Amino acid sequence: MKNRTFVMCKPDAVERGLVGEVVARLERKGLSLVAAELRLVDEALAEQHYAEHQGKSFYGELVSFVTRSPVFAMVVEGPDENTYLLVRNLVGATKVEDAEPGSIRGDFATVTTENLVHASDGHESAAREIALWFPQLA
Ligand code: 3AN
Repeated sequence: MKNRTFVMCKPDAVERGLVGEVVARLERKGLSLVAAELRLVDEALAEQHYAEHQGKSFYGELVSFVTRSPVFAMVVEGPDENTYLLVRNLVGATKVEDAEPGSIRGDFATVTTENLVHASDGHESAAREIALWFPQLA
């Protein structure tokens, strides 16, 4: 379903008590949670989730970061196929120095690895990530 996307509060967001803030921003926008789970990620899942980054300089750091404490994984639903873009705009740019104030990363993140939230970057990645994290929905 192209009106659904995968969103995850990463360990830093859970540790800092920002899950409510993230969910509130999604809901205030008018998006709904379809599924959500607080979950400790093992290395196998982290490697599958970040497969596209294998071999990059920050890959090892990324896997150890996302496995260090629980994440809050969600499937978010919106009105149409632009839903993933609405979420990406709420989250803000990947590089923290580019993330605009008003976005989640712009308001709360100071380093790019620990940038609080993951959100699917297209329809294919949303379908792949929903199937990986919530196979019962796929
Ligand atoms: P996004 O999370 O905005 O979709 P991706 O998928 O390019 O960005 O990167 C996944 C994650 O990898 C980022 N959220 C960030 O934690 C980390 N990352 C990406 N690029 C860098 C980088 N240049 N240096 C350090 N970490 C990075």
